[in-house]
Formats: sequence, structure tokens, C-alpha cells
Amino acid sequence: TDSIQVLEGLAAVKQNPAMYIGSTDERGLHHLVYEVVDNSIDESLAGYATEIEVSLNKDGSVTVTDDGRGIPVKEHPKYKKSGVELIMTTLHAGGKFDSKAYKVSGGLHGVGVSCVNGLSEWLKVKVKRNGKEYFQEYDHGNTVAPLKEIGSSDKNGTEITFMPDLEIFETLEFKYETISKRLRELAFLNAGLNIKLLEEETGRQQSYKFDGGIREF
Ligand code: 0RA
Repeated sequence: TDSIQVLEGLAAVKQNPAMYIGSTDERGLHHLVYEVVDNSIDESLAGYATEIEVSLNKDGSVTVTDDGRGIPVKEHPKYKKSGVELIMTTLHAGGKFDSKAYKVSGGLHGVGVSCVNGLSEWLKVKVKRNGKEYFQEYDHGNTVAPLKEIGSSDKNGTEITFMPDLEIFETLEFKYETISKRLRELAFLNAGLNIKLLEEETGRQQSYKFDGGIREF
């Protein structure tokens, strides 16, 4: 499928956010969190991530951390960019990712973490992989500098922190209860997966893990 993948920039997402995340109201804002979490859940379904942590930070940004394989860091021979940069800055268009297909299906799932990047004032990603730690940041979806090695690590995983763009969203206030309810549902649907939520400002936190899956419901 790689050869038929069409990569597009994020201009379309910024011009028509609703087509990608449904709306730019409170609901759309929360979709940003779910989109990033979905990527971590895919890493759990693939058999790697066992834990996902969502932090509502004091500055209004959100951090999603997982202990999956980490986004690939190798440079793509054709695009001359790291896997991290390609995943964060390009829309994977064509085939089932066709915008018409999304409109039919409701257009809310699996549109990719790059949409979140395009709709964020800034986004920072840290990847632990190959015994190393890497970092990259973006400004309104635009790369600030190439992926940089920032240290060593014996762990694997991905940490994404984003600040939603106030020029795009009608509200920037994440609701602990809204996110908590969704994460609880996701924990039911993904038996054994540990999902944590933390609110920095208040110290509120919750941890969801259901070994029996939906049967525990
Ligand atoms: C592309 C390929 C692989 C993993 C990921 C993306 C990935 C993306 C996200 C986003 C949040 N957490 C993530 N974890 C992984 C596979 C990597 C491999 O083959 O080793």
C-alpha cells in the first residue's frame, strides 16, 4: 500500500477543520485528545503499548504518553524526512483515507495525529526507541527543526504534547469529566490496557484497567 499512498500537507486541515474533526467547538476540541489516544491504542492493539497516560497540563496543553514501540525515526529515502516528521506533518490521503470516504463514515476516526498537529499552536513529540530519545517540535503544524537526538533511554514509547490553536477553536478548555468518561470506555473496550488521566492544576487523577474487558461492564 505504500506505493499508492499520497502524502499531502496540512493546509486542507487548517482550511476546513470540521471535515477532519467534526467541529471546532468543545466537542471538536476533545476529538484532538481522542485522536492522539487512538494512535496509542493502535500500538496496544499491535501488542506493544500496555499503558497510556493523558495529562491535562497547567498551561492548557495536553500530553499523551504510551509505552509502545515509539514512532519510527529513520529517514524516509524518498522524502528525506524522519518517520516522525512524516507522520506528524503529512495527511495520508488516497484509498480509504479519501476525504469522501471519511465524510460517509462520519469523518472522525483515524484521520491521524497530523491533523492534531495542524490544529495546534505548537506540538512537541518525544520518542524513545533504539536506546535513544528523540525530540521534534512544530509551530502550527510546521516543522521547527529536524528530529533531534536528545539523550539515551532503555525504554520505548511516544510522548506527544499539543496546545490547541486558539485561532481555530471556539473554546480551549478541556473538561476532565468528558475525557475521563471516554478513557473509561476505551479501557473497557481494550481489556488489560492501563489508561491513566491526570489533571495538573487540581491533582485529580484516575486510572482505568479492566482485565475482563466489556464483561466487567
Ligand atoms: C508508525 C509505525 C509504527 C508505530 C507508529 C507509527 C506509532 C505511532 C504512534 C502515535 C502515538 N504513539 C505511537 N506509537 C507508534 C511501527 C513501528 C515499528 O515497526 O517498530
